[in-house]
Amino acid sequence: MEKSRIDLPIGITLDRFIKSNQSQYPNAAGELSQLLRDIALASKVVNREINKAGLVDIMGYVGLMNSGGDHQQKLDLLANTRFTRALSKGGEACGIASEETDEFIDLKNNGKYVVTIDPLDGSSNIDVNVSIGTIFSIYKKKSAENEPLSEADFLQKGRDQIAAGYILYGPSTMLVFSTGNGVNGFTYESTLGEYVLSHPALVFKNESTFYSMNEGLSLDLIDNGIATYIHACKEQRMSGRYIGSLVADFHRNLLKGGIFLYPRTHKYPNGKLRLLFEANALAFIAEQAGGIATSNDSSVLDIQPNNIHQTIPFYVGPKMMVKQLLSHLNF
Ligand code: AFP
Repeated sequence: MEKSRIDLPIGITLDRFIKSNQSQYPNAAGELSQLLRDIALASKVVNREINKAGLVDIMGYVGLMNSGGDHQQKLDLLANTRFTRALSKGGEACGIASEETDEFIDLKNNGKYVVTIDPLDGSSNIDVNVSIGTIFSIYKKKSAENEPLSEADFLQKGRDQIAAGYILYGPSTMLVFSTGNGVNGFTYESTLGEYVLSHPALVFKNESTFYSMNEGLSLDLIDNGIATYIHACKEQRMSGRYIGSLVADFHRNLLKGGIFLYPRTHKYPNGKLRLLFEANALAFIAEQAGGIATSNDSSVLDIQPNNIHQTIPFYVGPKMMVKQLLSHLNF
């Protein structure tokens, strides 16, 4: 090996980062750190399976639909199992609500936290080898220690998240998360089996460079302001970028400066994206990175959820861009 490579430092691993930031969670006695490690471990397994998805017979539909009406794919189920297993073995989470299951799971332990998760988002991109992701939120269990877990423990406002993050399975795999003290991004070094801090203190680039919306929806929009806003983007000669995997679109906009929109349509009059499994986590990260996320008339993080699979219209990006969008929507 060349000498220069031998000398190169590995950098700050996720474990070391979590340990050195432990003092930021004075009431957590290490459980939150362990929970984040459990999620990271499961993501490595999912990453391994995704990487060989084209090689073995784990791709394609299993013929089932989830409660949102999407086809479930084999990797969706695999990811759901992996995250559920890691969280139940860890013992820090007492319950999980997953986009892939109709009801929440009570893990029947004394864990302090509940987790909401979309184990594999953007799954229609799996069999065309395009980036996909995992999105998670962590909340404190609301009910008393001796009380059984109930749906109310999951129906918490996004503002009450203790931590949130996503994993992007792309050209490289990244874990991006926040515990309410800024946003940090870690890249997976597969030969070491470690996430290494690669994007410390991420902040939204405040430039109006990109907009991300499925423009195929333009004939189905309920709110006229969306069309006038997109027109204004075009007048500013902004570029459109839409991958169709929320994590990938969000991550791109975070790094390059851009807004993501999924408005309400005649097909999805309440929006398509799930408040608990997709929007809240990304809204939390966006705010921690200096951006904002809104639904039509309120900040995403202030919405009181009324059911686990609730969907909302979702707009997220740099403050200036989201404010400009809102000036086109008359709420
Ligand atoms: P899938 O997981 O079913 O592929 O849905 C992905 C998603 O929830 C989100 O990741 C995308 O931003 C959005 O749906 C794409 O929706 P459209 O295909 O309607 O643009």
